[in-house]
Amino acid sequence: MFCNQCEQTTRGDVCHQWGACGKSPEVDALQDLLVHCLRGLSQVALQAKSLGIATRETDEFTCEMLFSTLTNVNFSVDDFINFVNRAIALRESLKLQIKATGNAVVESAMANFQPDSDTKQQIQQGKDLEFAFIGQSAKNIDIFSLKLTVLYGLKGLAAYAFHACELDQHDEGLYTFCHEVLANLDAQDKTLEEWLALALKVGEINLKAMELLDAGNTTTFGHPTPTVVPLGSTVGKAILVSGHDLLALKAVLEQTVGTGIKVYTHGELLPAHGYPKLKQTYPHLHGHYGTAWQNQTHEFDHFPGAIVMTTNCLMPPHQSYQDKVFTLGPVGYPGLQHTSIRDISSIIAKAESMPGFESECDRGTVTTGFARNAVLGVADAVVNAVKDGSIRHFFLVGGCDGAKPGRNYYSELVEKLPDDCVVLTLGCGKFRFFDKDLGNIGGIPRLLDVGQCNDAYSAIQIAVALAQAFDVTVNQLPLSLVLSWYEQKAIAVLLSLLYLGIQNIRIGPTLPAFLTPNVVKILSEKFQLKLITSAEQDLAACLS
Ligand code: FSO
Ligand code: SF4
Repeated sequence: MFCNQCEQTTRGDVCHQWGACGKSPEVDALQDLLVHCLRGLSQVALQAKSLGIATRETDEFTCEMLFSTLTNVNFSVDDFINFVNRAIALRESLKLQIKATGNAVVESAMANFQPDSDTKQQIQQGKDLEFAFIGQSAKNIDIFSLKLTVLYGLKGLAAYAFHACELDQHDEGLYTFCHEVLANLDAQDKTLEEWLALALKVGEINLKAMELLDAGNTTTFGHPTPTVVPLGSTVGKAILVSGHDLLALKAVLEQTVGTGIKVYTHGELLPAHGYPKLKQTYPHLHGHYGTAWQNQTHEFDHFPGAIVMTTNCLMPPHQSYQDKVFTLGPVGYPGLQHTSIRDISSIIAKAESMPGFESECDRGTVTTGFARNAVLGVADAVVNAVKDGSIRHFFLVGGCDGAKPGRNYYSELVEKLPDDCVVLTLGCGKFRFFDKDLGNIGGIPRLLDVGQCNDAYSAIQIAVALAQAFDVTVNQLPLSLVLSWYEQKAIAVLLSLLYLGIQNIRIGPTLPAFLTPNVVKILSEKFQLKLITSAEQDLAACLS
């Protein structure tokens, strides 16, 4: 196998025998086979679009399928075989519609590709395709590096676009872009500069995806407001909802009304408590349990109720708790029960059969809900605090958490900040410091949880509004971006920030393994993108 799409890739290089995430070589091969089939599907979808044939089902499917290949989403051979078959069925259906218009269907090896009917042979086909794809690296390793950047960024973009389309937010240009990238990923005539431009274009379109998701979330659930969230538990049966999907959380809340079951969020669903139409409509949304994804094997084991995994990041479950974990949407793991948000009765039945929390437990509280509306609602106070010197500098410390030791850097950085600095945070990286009481500056909290990783969109809007208020560019603001990355959504967000021309971003805990030294050099020259060093050194540099 060959997979280097995430930060925990083996030895910081590539997973080639077994995924450090738990992905098997078979699943890896089938994911590559699926991407190959999606590329053929995209070629046909583009032709269908040009003929005015409706392709919405294919558009949504393509996003969901790319999402299923993200790190820690789906580990099931059976699911990927099913996904491959669906891709081919959709492709053939579009071909029939094209033929019905009297046109000849686009001819290419990819558009005509037939997966074998035997699972073992399909896996071999995936391996062969992967081998051929990696073979391109021999021609020009830097172009190959940027090609992987484009593909991985596209996967992140597709994940956000999938969440947005669940909330009925669509953008035709976004779907066409996804198909164009997939259809032309093998283009041989692009220069290094053109591949770099395409990577930045992925960032541009990812901004659109995050904007759509923001629109979907805020129109469906209201604009987040600062909300105090208990970290402890209350007596009673319980369901834990993990991942990023607010709509799935709503389905769980809706279907547990009147059951007496309390619903807890986990991981990236903490910001859900800030959305008024969730918190106010469903008082049994009790609080938040646990921390970031990489602690789930311990945290899930101790949770006395059913657990629902709505998106990444799912870790291979331990036997001691796997019977209480359910998956939804593109998430899958062999042996775990998969269900749909339309009917979660099996999850409710599981929660009811379990003891639930038998005593109250007070673990304090955290505050979330400082998305763009809430922060910009006090923009005058923030601007005045900067003008009178009571706020010296803003730090955006955001991104993913992970298991590697170098990630203590982020909590150290936040702990060492002088009292006149404010931290904006987002993504699951916040769990390193989310429960720290940093106090406030003239009533403005020093730690502001903007939301999930996709709420990078909200953070960008805050930065743009502040820059306008001070009549400067975002790069001239007293603002430093210190990001942690783990998987492909973080790559998409990074590309969005680079597309916006944001300079001096610090990223860690390591640089992506798929970036060659030459590509890193180009990015550092063009954007002053840098690897984190030590908390002291970076803090001094940011404040100098
Ligand atoms: Fe974290 Fe996982 Fe949100 Fe990622 S839960 S690591 S960047 O999926 O998406 O921040
Ligand atoms: Fe390795 Fe990450 Fe790929 Fe999993 S997703 S196989 S850990 S590089």
